[in-house]
Amino acid sequence: MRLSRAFLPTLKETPADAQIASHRLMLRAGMVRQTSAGIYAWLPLGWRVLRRVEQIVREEQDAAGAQEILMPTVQTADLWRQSGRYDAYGPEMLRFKDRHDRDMLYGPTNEEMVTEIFRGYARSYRDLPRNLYHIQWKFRDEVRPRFGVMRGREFLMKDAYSFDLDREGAQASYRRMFVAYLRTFARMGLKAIPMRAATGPIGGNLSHEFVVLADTGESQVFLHRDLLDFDVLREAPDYEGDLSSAVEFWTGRYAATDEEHDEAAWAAIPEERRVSARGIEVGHIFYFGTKYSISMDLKVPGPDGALVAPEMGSYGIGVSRLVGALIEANHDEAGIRWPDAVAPFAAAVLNLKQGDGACDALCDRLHAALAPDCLYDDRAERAGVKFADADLMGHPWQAIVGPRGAAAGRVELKRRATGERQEVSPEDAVARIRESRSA
Ligand code: 5CA
Repeated sequence: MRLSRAFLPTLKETPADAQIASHRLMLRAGMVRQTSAGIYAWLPLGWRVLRRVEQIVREEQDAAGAQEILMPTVQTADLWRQSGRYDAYGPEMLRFKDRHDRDMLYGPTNEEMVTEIFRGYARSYRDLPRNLYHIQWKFRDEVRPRFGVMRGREFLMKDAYSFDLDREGAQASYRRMFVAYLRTFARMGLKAIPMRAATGPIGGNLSHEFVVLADTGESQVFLHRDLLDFDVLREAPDYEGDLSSAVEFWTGRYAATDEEHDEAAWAAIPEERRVSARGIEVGHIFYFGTKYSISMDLKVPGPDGALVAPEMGSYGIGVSRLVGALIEANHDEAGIRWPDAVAPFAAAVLNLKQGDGACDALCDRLHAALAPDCLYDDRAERAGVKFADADLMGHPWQAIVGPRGAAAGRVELKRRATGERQEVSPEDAVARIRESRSA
């Protein structure tokens, strides 16, 4: 993409009302635009990142055996009256009426709807286990929407729902999602630690939050330092492996959110291994047994013919929140430093002398070889402006082409994360950039 024709509006000034780095940088890099409190439009740069994050989430859900569907955002109140949550959910639920005066709502989550859908088709225990998920916008009328997409009112969530014949099956499903989450966040280059958590309005009695440590996080968390030293991607099993021992490693060491914090267990950890920190909740998984299958009247004949209510769990990932969390974890004074896996473009090509024959030709070549995964800064701007914008937008690589290099057929390749620079041939530049994107 040529920057001279792109809709990538960067801002020089720091927006006054943005309190945390990720919010400031998302506005300055032109990733999102607030359209009203807690509601954002995603502009091309932000949208590219959101889609990449979503795709990693999707691939790991699919690999874990969950199946993608798409449920609507608008739901009827009647569904929620069946589970008893219509009144219980309170003012966070956005409620309205259709033209026939029927009570409707914009879905804050989908336990009721997915249970009703599954009920329509499940004929016997042979239809179990199943796990259905979707990636869909949610609305929660948060009292205090803040920190940009971190706590929005409208936000993108991946929510999966498992149905099993019995408790043992449900726990196996829970472990699969647990491991899927470890893998998902690790692939994005994020260290997200699973922690015992409170279940809140979703219900049930077993739940883990996945938390990325960050000083600006909204949750207070407590954990054993071992969990920070662990390399998830290297150690996490694939889905055919021994999931129990992977889950045991994490659940066998202390990690809890504020609400579930246990002072006695905490005191038993050697002081130098205790970490008390702030964190961002990027995922939350729940096992709640038959809470919704019973209230929503989902029952199937079991192996002995007697009706059983399936055991259920639900598994959420804050897809749009992750974009903010990724920036909190990857930025410096100059701007964003995208991990390769989620960067909006694998690289930016910076033409330091637009109009110079050799510069233009070499940049065109690089751009063509890397398209569409490349942003070509072909504007008639000073080099300093191009450097600053590339650093701000955070492309993992900058391929810098000036007249001297271009005459010699050389490109300066800068790695955004480390600041390292190297002079390489155009072929090597393309190979390096492609290689780190696919790693
Ligand atoms: N039905 C369950 C699991 S599918 C559920 O709704 N869980 S949740 O309430 O914990 O939300 C799942 C994830 O969505 C959270 O872990 C968080 O990452 C994200 N999330 C929740 N509220 C917001 C919000 N206001 N803005 C951005 N992301 C949010």
